[in-house]
Amino acid sequence: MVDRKLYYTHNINPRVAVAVARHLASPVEFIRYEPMGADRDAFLALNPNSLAPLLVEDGKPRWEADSIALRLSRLAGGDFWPDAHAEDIQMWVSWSAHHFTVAGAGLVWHNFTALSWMGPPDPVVVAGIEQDFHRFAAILDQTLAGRPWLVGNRLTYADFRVASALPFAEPGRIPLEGYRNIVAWHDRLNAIDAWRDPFAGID
Ligand SMILES: N[C@@H](CCC(=O)N[C@@H](CS)C(=O)NCC(=O)O)C(=O)O
Repeated sequence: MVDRKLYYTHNINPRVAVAVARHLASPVEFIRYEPMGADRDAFLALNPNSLAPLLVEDGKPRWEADSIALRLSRLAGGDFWPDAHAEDIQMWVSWSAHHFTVAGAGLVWHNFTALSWMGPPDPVVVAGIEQDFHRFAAILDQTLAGRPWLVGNRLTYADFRVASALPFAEPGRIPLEGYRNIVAWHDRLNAIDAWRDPFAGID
């Protein structure tokens, strides 16, 4: 039997990895850790980035939430990242990583995560990120006007990945008002236990 551990924190990217593992009922042990704090030195050899998530299978480390999601999807049979739609899913994964979630996560960082030690954010910086967010949110909202899920008329990893920052929309002051298709889509995601509360029953 493979020894498989998923190390996580409660922040945006590890939250996605844990949600995938919970949704797929992946055979992993969940371990909360502090990759930038108490556990940093012990984990440097496994993840030199000092970031979460981290999947370790029989000692073999894998970082990056997307790679972990693909690995767990394949272990579960591939339906969550189906080969038939691999390119389309990758398109949204990249779009999330380079555009939509950069803006969303940027707002979460400035308005919420870094608040306690950096103080109130520079309004000019926040306005610039909001402008980016609106540019990409309009594209997502228009896409979702015609379909319930991003790829193949069914839930896939593309939906989890593009929605990465949205569970933090309230504290991060992500301006979702007016994007009714995005809000309805995220409501559909929140009907899935693993997405709404990935840390239920674990640390
Ligand atoms: N590109 C990486 C980003 C990983 C990352 O930035 N992780 C952040 C959380 S979102 C982290 O570990 N921060 C320190 C912490 O959560 O303690 C991925 O997608 O996995």
